[in-house]
Amino acid sequence: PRPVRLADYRPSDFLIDEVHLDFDLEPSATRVTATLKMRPNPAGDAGAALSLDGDELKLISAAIDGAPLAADELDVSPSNLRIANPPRGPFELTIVTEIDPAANTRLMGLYRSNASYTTQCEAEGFRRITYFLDRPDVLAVYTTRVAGPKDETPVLLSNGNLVEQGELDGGRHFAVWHDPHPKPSYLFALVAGDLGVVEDSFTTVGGRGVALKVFVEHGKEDRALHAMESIKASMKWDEEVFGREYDLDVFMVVAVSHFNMGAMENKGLNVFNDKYVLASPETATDGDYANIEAIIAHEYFHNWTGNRITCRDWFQLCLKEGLTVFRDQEFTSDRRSRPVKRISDVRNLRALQFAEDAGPLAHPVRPQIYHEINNFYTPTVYEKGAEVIRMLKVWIGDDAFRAGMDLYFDRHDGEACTIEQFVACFAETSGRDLTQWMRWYGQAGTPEVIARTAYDASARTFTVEATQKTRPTPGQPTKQPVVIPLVLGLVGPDGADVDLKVGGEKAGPVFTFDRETLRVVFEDVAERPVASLFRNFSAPVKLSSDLTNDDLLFLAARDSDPFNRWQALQTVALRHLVQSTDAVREGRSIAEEPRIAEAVGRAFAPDETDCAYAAQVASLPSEGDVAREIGENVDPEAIHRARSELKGRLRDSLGDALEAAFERLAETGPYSPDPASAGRRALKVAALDLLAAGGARTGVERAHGLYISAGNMTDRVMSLQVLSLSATPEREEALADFAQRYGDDPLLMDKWFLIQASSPLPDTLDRVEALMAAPTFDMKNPNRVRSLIGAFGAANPTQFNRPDGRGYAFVAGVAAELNTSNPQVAARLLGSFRTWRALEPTRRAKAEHALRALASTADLSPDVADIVRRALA
Ligand code: HT7
Ligand code: ZN
Repeated sequence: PRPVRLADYRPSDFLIDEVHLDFDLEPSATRVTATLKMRPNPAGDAGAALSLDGDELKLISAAIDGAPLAADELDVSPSNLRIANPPRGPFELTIVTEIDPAANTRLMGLYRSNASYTTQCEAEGFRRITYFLDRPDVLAVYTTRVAGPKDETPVLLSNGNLVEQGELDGGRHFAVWHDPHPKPSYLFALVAGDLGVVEDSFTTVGGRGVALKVFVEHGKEDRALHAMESIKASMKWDEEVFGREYDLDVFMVVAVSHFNMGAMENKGLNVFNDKYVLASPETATDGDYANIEAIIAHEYFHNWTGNRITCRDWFQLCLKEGLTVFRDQEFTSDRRSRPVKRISDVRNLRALQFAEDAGPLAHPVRPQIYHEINNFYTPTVYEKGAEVIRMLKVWIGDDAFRAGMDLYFDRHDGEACTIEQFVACFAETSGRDLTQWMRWYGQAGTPEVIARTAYDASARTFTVEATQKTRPTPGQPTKQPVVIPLVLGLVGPDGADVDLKVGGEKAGPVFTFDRETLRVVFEDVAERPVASLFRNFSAPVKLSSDLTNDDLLFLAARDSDPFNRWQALQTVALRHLVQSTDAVREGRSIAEEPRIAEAVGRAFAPDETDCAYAAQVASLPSEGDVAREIGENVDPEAIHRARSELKGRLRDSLGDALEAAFERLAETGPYSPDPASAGRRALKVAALDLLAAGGARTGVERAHGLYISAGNMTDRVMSLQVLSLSATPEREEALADFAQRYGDDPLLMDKWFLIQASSPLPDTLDRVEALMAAPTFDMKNPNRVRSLIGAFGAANPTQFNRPDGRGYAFVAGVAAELNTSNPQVAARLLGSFRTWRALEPTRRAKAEHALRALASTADLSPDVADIVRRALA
């Protein structure tokens, strides 16, 4: 496909004010009649032809103002409908198309799964339903009539409020929905099927009664209660924290089993991957409960950030996604532990976004060009997009930030906006010049900051000098300094923060670091402090500093900033793991660093009350963290061995404390997913993971014991995960038991697939290949594909990166297989190649070979072709 460039944006030549859709549902031949009230756009080209987008469409008829269009009046193909001479004033265009939902394996547009009909229109799925101006800056009011058989589709849903329903001949019925809020086509939705429903209500702060409905497969209604509670909590939080009220009479969530991503924020009718709706104590882990709450919130928050104010074009995707991720992160921080949420978000950012930024798929938060928009729903757009907003808040302060958000909502409600319009609101409320700030949106790559510190006892000064540099990324050979809000504290020998004074004035804690070098001299510093830099991870940068391990271990014990307490120990452990990896590769013995055990041991102390935080402290940097720190010529096997060695040493030196913590944290009452209880389970599993390091007998036995006696799904799954790391009879027994207990529950079997696919044992790939033949595996279901093949590629550094290259060939082969049936899922699988260039030469050559073989496959979809081309460029 031809590239699309931001610089080429032009307003649409035509506008659509009203859309009337009529769906006559049939599995293989659904008729769609679209009646569009249109007019030329005063901002467009006055004499332009009308060119409508389509994708695999079959046109039945087209008419303007009731007069059928003759063959010579239009030019039609499955991907376009062009009318050379449309009226130059308002007109009504009626288009009838026929589509085949049953054959729609791409899961974009209208598709049928498990006898239900579902739509997915973002980003460009609406054009698979009818010919349309399928672009986010064309906003229309939709009325949708859906007709289907009563027995198969008793539930008929679309956006907005229900305005009419009735019976039809032949056992059919219909419903008419009207959505008064103008919206782009990507927010259109239709669901029809035989579904169970859980109902509740919410009264908004302004007194509007809202009916809440969560639709799930019959028999799973009891698993929808947590989602319902999450909806109510989200509605209340958005009123309290952002002053945003819901705006329809009904808010609906539908759980579907076949879904390309996590969920979709269609106006008033959110459609969810069932994995992010269904939860009960018997079937869900603590992680599932937390994910559901966060994703329900995310999609609900889109009602304002995305739906009421949408994107002018797809280059502005971060306008809605970065902002909405920021909002959902804040929601979770308020409901759970703020430091723990920050730590887990930063872990995730580094693992996915920093990795993306360091490899061939790097792109700016707001790209300038794309070939396939589906491939830009990335950690950079979402997670780095959220970081940019979080930084802005830190930099301009809470009050100016909140005022800027209010201004944005007031000024742009009902519009399709750009990042410039968003940022202008904050420039206005803060009085700052945000021109340089815009580099965060345009410049790809993670800034690397090097910090040096010096104490001058005689002058009583402490100097922090920092430099920033961003390496070249594809298409951007040179980089410029960005505005980095550097939040810092100086921790005195007593552990208390030193008052910050610069140039005779009280200063900080936020310092503006907007050029290559920043030098700050702090005055009146009585004793040498330790600098705590980038508190709460105030900017998405990669920091290296001259802080010694002694300094860091001091911070790990004393820093008042919980994020940096955690970070300090991570940095010490990371330095150690990098050195150990070198030692492994060079056949040297690994140096001792007993102070890591000492610091980790504190997490398991009997008086530790914040278990969720302690579990984060006790979790070592991942193998991916070590690989990124090494940066090039990476040997994943050596990293794995170094990390296993450290775990073994922690087990040996902390054994008694780990045993004691494991006992102390045993479940006592009935299961509750609340954050404190979940935190205790997380810390217990952290202890278990160390106890069982290297397949140690007592640890394995304890894990097996926990598996058997587990009274909740978290204990069962986490103990199975620990068992899966070493080749023992207990592992096989537990895996067989799990399959036997939960073989008829697809979401639980996904956990079983994932655990096996992410095991570092050498037979994992054989096992994964064998599991593809399991009766519960289904290549047509994205959840199954992700939990088996996706997890193998993304969560198994040693086996995906097998030196013989079989791991690469396997994942690329599955992507080739899915290329036609579901290109979006195929392209996402290839994300595991995002770091291939950083590998040592043997593996790098094998990875390249697999990518090149895929590149030469005939008929590659735009989705797969785009990733392969960029990965190899
Ligand atoms: N806005 C949505 C992103 C999305 C999507 C969801 C499901 C299937 C295909 C999709 N393409 C894009 C989800 C979100 O970020 O909230
Ligand atoms: Zn989103």
